[in-house]
Amino acid sequence: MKRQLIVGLTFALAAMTAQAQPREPKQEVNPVVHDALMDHGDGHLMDMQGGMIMGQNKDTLPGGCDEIAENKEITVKAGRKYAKPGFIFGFDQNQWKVKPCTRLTVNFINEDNVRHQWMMHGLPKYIYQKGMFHLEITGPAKITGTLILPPNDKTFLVHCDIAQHMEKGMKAELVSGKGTGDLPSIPGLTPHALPDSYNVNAPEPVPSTVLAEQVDVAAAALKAKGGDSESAPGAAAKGAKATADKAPSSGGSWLSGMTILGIAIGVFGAPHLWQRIRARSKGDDLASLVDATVDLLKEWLGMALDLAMQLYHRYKK
Ligand SMILES: [Cu+2]
Repeated sequence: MKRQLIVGLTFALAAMTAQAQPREPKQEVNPVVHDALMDHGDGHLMDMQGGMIMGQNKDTLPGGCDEIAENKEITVKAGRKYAKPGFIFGFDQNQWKVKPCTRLTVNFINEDNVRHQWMMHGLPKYIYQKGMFHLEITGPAKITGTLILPPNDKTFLVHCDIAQHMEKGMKAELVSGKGTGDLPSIPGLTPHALPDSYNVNAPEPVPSTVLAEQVDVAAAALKAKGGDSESAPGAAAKGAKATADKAPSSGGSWLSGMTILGIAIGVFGAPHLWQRIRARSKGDDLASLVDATVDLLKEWLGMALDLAMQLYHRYKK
C-alpha cells in the first residue's frame, strides 16, 4: 500500500513537471536590422549580408496622384510560427488596407533562419520594374522599404516567391481603396482555388493533349464543310496547323488561319476562364458566378488601363 502511494505520487510529480516545461524552449527573436543598403539606382538597394529592396520609391508620384494621400507604416512579421492551420509558412497578417496614392513604408521582419520575401505585384511598370515592389532577407532580420501606391482601386498580390513558400502559406493581399475583389487561396481569408480532392470517383482534369485533338477534329470538320476536296478524317490526321497553312490558298474560303486561331483560343480558353470564374465565386449560384465574372472583367479592364498608362507615359516623352 505504501509502495503504491509512492509510485502514484512519483507519476503525479512527473506529469506536473512535464506540463510545467514547454516542449520547445521559447525562442527570442532578435532580428539583425539591415538599414545601410547600397543604392544601385532605379529603386534597387542591396547590402553585403543579402538584404534586398526592389522598387523603392519615396518621391515619384504615379500618374493620376496629385499628392501623397497619406504616409502609412506597417510592420509585417514572417515565419513558421505565423503559419495558418494546414500551412508551413506565414505572414502575421494576410490582408492590409491602404488608400490609393499612399506612401507606404513596410517594415519586414523575417523571424525564420531561411530566406523570405514580401513581394508585391501589379504596380505600374513605368515606375516599378516588372510591376514589383520587393523586400527580401535571410532571418532573423529586419528590412524596411517604401513605395507609393497608384491612384486606382486595386487588390495587389503579396507573396514570398522562394520555391513553395507561397503554396505553403506565404500569400496575402494588399487592398488599395475599394480593391478589385479578394484573391483566391489566401490563408485564413479565401478558399483554395483548386481544392485537394481525395474522391477517387471525381472526374480527372482534361489533359491538354486531348484538347489539342479536339481542335484538330473541329478544324477538319469545318474544312470538310468548307468544300475542300480532302476528306475530314484525312484532314484531321494532318492537324490544325496544316489546315491553317493551306486555307488561304483555297480561294475565298472563310476558314482562314484567324478562324482556326479563334477556335483554338475558344477551346483552350473557355474551360480555363470557367475555372477562374468558379475559383473566385463564393458559391455555385448564379448571383455569385455573375459577381465573380464581373470581378474578373474589372480586373482585366484594370490591366488594360495599366497597359494604356504605361504606353502613354512611354510615348509622352
Ligand atoms: Cu519565404
